Amino acid sequence: MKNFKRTLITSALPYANGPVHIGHLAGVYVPADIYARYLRLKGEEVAFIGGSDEHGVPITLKAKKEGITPQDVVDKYHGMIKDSFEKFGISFDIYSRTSSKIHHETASEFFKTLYDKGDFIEQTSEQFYDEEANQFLADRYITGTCPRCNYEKAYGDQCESCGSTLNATDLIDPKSVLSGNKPVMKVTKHWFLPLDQYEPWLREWILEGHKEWKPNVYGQCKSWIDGGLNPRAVTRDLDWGVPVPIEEAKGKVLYVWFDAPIGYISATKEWTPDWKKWWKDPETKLIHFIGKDNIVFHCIIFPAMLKAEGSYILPENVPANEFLNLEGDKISTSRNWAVWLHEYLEDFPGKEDVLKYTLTANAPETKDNDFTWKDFQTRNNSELVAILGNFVNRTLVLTDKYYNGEVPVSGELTEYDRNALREISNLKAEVEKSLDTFHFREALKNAMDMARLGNKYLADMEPWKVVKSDPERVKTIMNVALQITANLTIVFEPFLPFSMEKLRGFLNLEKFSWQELGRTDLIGAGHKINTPELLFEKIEDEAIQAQVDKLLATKKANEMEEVKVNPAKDNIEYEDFAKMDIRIGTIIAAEKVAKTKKLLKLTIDTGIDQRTVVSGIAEYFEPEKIIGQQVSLLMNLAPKTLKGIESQGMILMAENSDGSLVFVTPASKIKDGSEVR
Ligand code: B3M
Ligand code: ZN
Repeated sequence: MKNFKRTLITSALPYANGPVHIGHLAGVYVPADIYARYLRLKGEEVAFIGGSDEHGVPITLKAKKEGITPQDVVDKYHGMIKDSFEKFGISFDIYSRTSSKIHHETASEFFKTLYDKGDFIEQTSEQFYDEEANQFLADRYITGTCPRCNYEKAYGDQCESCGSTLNATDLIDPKSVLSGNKPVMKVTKHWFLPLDQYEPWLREWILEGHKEWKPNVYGQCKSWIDGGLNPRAVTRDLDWGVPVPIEEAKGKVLYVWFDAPIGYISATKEWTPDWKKWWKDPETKLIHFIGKDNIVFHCIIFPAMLKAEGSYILPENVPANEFLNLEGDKISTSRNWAVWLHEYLEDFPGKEDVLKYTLTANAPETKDNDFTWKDFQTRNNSELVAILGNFVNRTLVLTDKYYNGEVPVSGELTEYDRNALREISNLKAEVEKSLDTFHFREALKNAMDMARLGNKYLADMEPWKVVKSDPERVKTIMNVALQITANLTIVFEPFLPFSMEKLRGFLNLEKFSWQELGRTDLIGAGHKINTPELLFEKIEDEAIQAQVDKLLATKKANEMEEVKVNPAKDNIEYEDFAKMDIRIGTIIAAEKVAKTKKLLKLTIDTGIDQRTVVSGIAEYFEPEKIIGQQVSLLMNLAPKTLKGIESQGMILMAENSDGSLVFVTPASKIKDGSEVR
């Protein structure tokens, strides 16, 4: 094990094109924050760096859609994200942004250094270009028909209908999002980081040197490396981003994934003039907290960039998490399927720690996990309230009641007392081991075991009974319970900072350092505690139902939007259409066809005759309610016998996405027999 002097913690920079949600929190920010708070409590030197990722095509597209500038978009969301992180208590030392001047300079210099050393390879290729808008088109700026499923609005990189990954050149009938025109192919030049050249080094550094990385992270790296690495373009033809700092590349910007991780460096620079010790001293331990979709960028591409530059340290660990789902479905910003942090903070004021607790207890550390509101409620009511809150409350209330809030002098400890107190030290060792290896769920469980221990201690000792027979003994029991409580303020500090501040207030104690965890004399006899209040409160069913209803409403709205539109059919000649004799008629009789679910036998006055039509509409219409209804009727459809009844024609119906039907009727009443053409 290497010895490090300080720890540099980075957390992925969220794209400033939307607010943050519980998926981001569970995957990245909550574990990073726990880790930062834990190290600080140990008195270690820590920098916890965050910021918004403000470049990239999705931001420019969003701006275009809303008719505002990309800068407007990022200003709005950066502000919102920063504010909700602050309120939620993510303890960044700095939360910066990549549209800042310092970042542009830093990223620009970084590129220039590599460029001057000849680390890039230059390649020209043909790319789509919009001649009216005078610009090259990023994949997302091109739509067209998917070659796999014929969906007409596939993007240049992906078809959202069938999920295929595409190349823009695969699209049938490609169109520019900017002008709607067909783009042309035009030659352009880009700069590539030759990742293939770093393959032997990456193999050695990760596959040999970092076998301790989480299996999901190590496994992904291995499969990338084994699959063979290719040169990666680090420039783009786009007008939003960090301009490429060479004359020849006028109008081009750095690829967002080239500049974004450099954002960690720029933010550190912005935070302290002493930034070099954080990034260039091998005694600094660099840890990247990220979600699993960012692994390749943080374990392969960014390290290759750092290695190429040559003067920076490399990440020591990248404890990436899997994904958090919401009520069984993938979290999706575009479908609004998420619990947004800013909304949570409004809906559950003062309950920041409850969400932190739930997201940690259920963190997607080794596999994707599901967040449900029911689980959130149970975690609060059956764990925070019933275990931690209950123990603390009983201890405080009894101290208040028996001793007027003054910590009693302990008598001689029994074997049972000593065992209980020893258990605190054991649990401390467990929590440390878990935290040091990024097993935050386990660490939280270990901490909760300390509260469980307290509960069991009180339940076994029954001070409320013993107080009558042996009041001296109760002083010892309560002293022990108070020592356990004081220890809880330490062990839970990284996980539940707001609540522990509250608890320290109840106990009238200052913050202890992590090293003091395990001490059995944290509160001295005679120390006066404050009048107890509740540490956590129950969350009622109504509050949970309100959240569930909100999600149900979203689901419904999404279903309405997802009306499945079939692709257009091939063109026909007018003559083909003209062959159809479509007329308006009126239903004058209707009855169910026996032994069928779907069929109605209709009699229709067509203005020429009265004829029988068998129609599959019985699931949606009751026969007696449609008498008098005007309909459109395809008169000259060859007659067909259905269930022994000859059907002479077909009435036209429009079909909803859910399969329900509506009549196609004239907008106002018209004579039966009128032709539709
Ligand atoms: N903004 C992607 C993401 O939010 C990206 C992370 C950048 S970290 C340098 O998933
Ligand atoms: Zn498709």
